[in-house]
Amino acid sequence: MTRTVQTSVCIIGAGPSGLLLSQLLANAGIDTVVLDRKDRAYIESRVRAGVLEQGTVEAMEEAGAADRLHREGLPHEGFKLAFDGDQHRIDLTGLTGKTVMVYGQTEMTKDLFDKRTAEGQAFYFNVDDVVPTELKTDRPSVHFKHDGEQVVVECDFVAGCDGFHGVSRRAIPSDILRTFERIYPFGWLGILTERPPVSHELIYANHERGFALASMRSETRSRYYIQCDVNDDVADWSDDRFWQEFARRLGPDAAANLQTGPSFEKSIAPLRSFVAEPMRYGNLFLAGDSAHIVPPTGAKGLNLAAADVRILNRALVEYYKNGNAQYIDTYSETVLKRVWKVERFSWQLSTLMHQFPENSDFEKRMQRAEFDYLCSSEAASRSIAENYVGLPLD
Ligand code: RFL
Ligand code: PHB
Repeated sequence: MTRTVQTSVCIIGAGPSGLLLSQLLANAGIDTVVLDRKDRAYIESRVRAGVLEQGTVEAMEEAGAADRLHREGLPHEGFKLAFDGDQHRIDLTGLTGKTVMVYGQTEMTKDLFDKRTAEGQAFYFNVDDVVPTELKTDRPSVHFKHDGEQVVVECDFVAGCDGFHGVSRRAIPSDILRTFERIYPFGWLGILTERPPVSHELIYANHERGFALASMRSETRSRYYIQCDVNDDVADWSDDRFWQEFARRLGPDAAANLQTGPSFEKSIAPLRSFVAEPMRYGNLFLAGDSAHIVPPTGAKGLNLAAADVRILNRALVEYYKNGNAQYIDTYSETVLKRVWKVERFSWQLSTLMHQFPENSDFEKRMQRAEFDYLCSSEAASRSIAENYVGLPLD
C-alpha cells in the first residue's frame, strides 16, 4: 500500500530549521509537510544551543512564536574572554548597540512545535528510508516508510533541514557536491546543573589545561563546558572530576562564585567546521546543519540555520506570491557568502580559545598576543562583537 500526499514544500527534518521554515511559510499561506526520523519528545530533549542572535529572535517574532522567549529569555549585553587568569569583557551593546538572548534550543523547538501543532500542521514522525527523488523536475517527491506504510509526498520544492547526518545533502550527485571540512583534535564535555550561573555573563576561558565555558539556561540553571579528549568516555568524568577541572580552568576569581551540584545532562560533542556547496540542487534546498557545521565556540550553529531559513523563506514566498524566481536562483550563492563569514568567525574564536595538542610555543605566544591585542584595541573587540551579535542577512 502506498499513500500519496500533495503539498507545496516537503520539509525533511523537524529540528529548529525545519520547524521555523514550516511556520514562516504557513504564515504566508504556503502548505508544508514535515517529516522526521525521530519523534517530538526526542527532538525537544536534545540539549544544544543556548545563545540567540537578535536576527534569530526576530525570526521567532515573525513566526509568531516569541512570547515565551521574551518572557523567559535572558538578554545579554556582553560576555567575557579569559586567558590564563586575565579577563577582557566584550561589550556587545556598547560596541554594536545590540544584545543576544540566552534561551535554550530545547525551548525554541518546543515553542515552534506548540504553534505548528495548534495550527494543525501535518507531521510524520519516526519515518524510515527517506528518499528525495525527481529533484531536477518541477514535481519532486519524497518517499519514506511511516507506521508500516509507504508514503510519497509530491511537492514543488524539497527543503533539506535534516541536519549533518541526514539524507538531503547525500541526494546531490557527488560530481556536483563539494565539501570542505576541518576536524578539531578535541571535543566539548557539557553538563547542565540546577544551580545559579557562576557569572551573569558568559565566560569563555583559555587555560593551559584547556578551554572552559560558563553559560546558562536561566537564573537557576547553568550550562558548563570543558575541552576534553574527543575519545574520552563520559563515564570517566564523574561530577567531582568535572567540577575540579572546570574550577581550575575558570581561575580562582570566577571560581570563588561557583556553586556546584549534581549534573543532569552530561555529553561529549566533537568539534568540526564543515561546508557543503552548492546548497541548491534542482528543487532541493539545503538549510542549517545539513549543509554546514561550525564549532560551537561562537554560538553560531542554530543562528546560522535560522538565517538560512529566513533567506529560503523569502525566496519561496517571493516565488509563490509574485511568480518571481530570482531569489530561488540566487539562494545558494547568497547563503554561502554569509555561511563562510560565520565559519571564519567560529574557526577564529575556536583557534584563539583552545589548547591545540600540536601547537608549538610560537603558536601559544600568537594566541596570547591576539588576546592582548583584543584587550587594547576597540576595533578588534568590535570585530568580535559584530560577529557575535550576528552579521546582516545579506
Ligand atoms: P538539527 O537540529 O540536527 O535537526 C535535524 C533534524 O533532522 C532529523 N533527521 C531526519 N529526518 C528525516 N529523515 C532523515 N533521514 C533524517 N536525518 C535526520 C533529525 O532527527 C533532526 O530532528 O539541525 P537544524 O534544524 O539545522 O539545527 C541546527 C542546530 O541544531 C545546531 O546548529 C545547533 O545546535 C549548534 N549549536 C549551537 N548553535 C548556536 O547557534 N548557539 C549555540 O550556543 C550552540 N551551542 C550547538 C551548541 C551544538 C552543540 N552540539 C551538541 C552539536 C552546543 C553544542 C554542544
Ligand atoms: C550554551 O549555552 O550551550 C552555549 C553558549 C555559548 C556557546 C556555545 C554553547 O558558544
